[in-house]
Amino acid sequence: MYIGSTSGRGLHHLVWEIVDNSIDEALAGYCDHIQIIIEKDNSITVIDDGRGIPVDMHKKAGKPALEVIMTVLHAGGKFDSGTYKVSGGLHGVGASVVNALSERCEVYVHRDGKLYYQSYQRGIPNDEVKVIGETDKTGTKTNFKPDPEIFTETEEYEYEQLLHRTRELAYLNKQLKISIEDRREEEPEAEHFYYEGGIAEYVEHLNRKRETLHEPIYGESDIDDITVEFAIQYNDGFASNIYSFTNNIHTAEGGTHESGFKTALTRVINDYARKNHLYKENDPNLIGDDVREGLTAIISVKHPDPQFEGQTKTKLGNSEVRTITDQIFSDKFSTFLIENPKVARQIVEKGLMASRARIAAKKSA
Ligand code: 28F
Repeated sequence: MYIGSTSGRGLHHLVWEIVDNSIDEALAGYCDHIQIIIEKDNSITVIDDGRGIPVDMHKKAGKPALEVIMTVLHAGGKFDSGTYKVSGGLHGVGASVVNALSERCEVYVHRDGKLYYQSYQRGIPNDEVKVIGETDKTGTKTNFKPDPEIFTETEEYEYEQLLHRTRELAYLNKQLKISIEDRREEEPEAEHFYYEGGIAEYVEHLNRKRETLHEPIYGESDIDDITVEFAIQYNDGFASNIYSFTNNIHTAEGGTHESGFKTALTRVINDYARKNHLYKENDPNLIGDDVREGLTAIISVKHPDPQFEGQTKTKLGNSEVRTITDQIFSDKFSTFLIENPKVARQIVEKGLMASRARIAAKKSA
C-alpha cells in the first residue's frame, strides 16, 4: 500500500484506498452502491451496502476484526484470511494507513442486525468497538479527516478530480452504482454513475465525437482467477487509443495484457483476411500499426497478485497474462468477424488502406 506523497496527490489517494475496499466488496458480489461524500470540513465519507466489516474477535490480536483492519498496518500482500488485494485495495489494508494519516476517523458497521461504531485519532482508537444501535441493513460507512499536520500542502479536495475517477470506476466495474456529492456547495447535488455495459459503454463514450464502424465488441472471461475484459470499437479516424487497466489501476505503461491483446488483434485480422481471400496473393500481412488505426480499445484485467513494473509502476509484468489475454480476445474477436462479415471486411479494408499509405510513404521517403 503506497500513499506516495503527502501533497494533493496523496490527499486524493486516501479516498481511493477506502473506496477500493468497497469495490472489493462489489467484486465479491455483495455491494451494488457506493457513495462518496465531500463534507463541508473537507473530510470524506464513503458508504457501501456490502456485508459490513467483520466485528468478530480476531483470535491472534484479541480484538474485533474491525479494529485490527483499522489499526494494524499490513505489509500488503496476502491477508491472513487468504483474500488477495484485487481491486487495487486489499479488504482493509488501505484503511489502516488512511486512518493513521487522518486526524480523526470513524467507522459505522451495519451487520447482524446491529450498528457497530469505533472512532480514532491519528489511527489510535478512542474507545473499543461499541454497539450503538440496531439496523435492518448491512454495509460500512467510513468518515475520515486527513491530518493537516501531514498534508501540509493542501486540505482542499478537488471535485473534478474525484468526479473523473468516480466515473472511470463505474465504467470499469459494470453494474456498480457509484455516487459522489460535494456538500461544500450551497446546493449539494449528488451525481450518480451506473453503466450496464461497463467498458463497452466506456469505448462508446471515448468515440462519442466520431463516426464508428460497428457496435463495441465486448468480451469477458476468467482463467485461473484472472479476469480479462475487453471492449473495442473502430472509428473513422486514424488515432489509436488503447487504454489498459489492472485492478482498476490505469496501466499507462501497458504491459503483458496490452501486448497479448495487440498480438492477437494483428494475427486474427491477418488470418481472417487470408482465409476469406481479402488480400491479393502477394499482399503482405498487415502490421500492428495498420490494424490499430482508428481503434479505441479498453483492456481491463483483474488479477489477485499483480506485478507492476516500469518507471511509474504502471506496467503489468505478469507473464501468464499475455497468453491469457491473447487467448480470450482472439477467441471472441475471430468469432465476431466470422459472424459479422460486413464489418470484418470494413476492418480489413481500413487496415489495407493504412498499410498501402505506410508503404507508399516509405517508398517516397
Ligand atoms: C467505506 C469503506 O471498507 N467496506 C468493506 C468489507 C467486508 C468484509 C471485509 C470489508 C476479514 C479478514 C478479510 C465481510 N463479511 N468500506 C469498506 N467491506 N472487509 S471492508 O472482510 C475483511 C476480511 O479478511 C467481509 C465476510 N467477508 C468479508
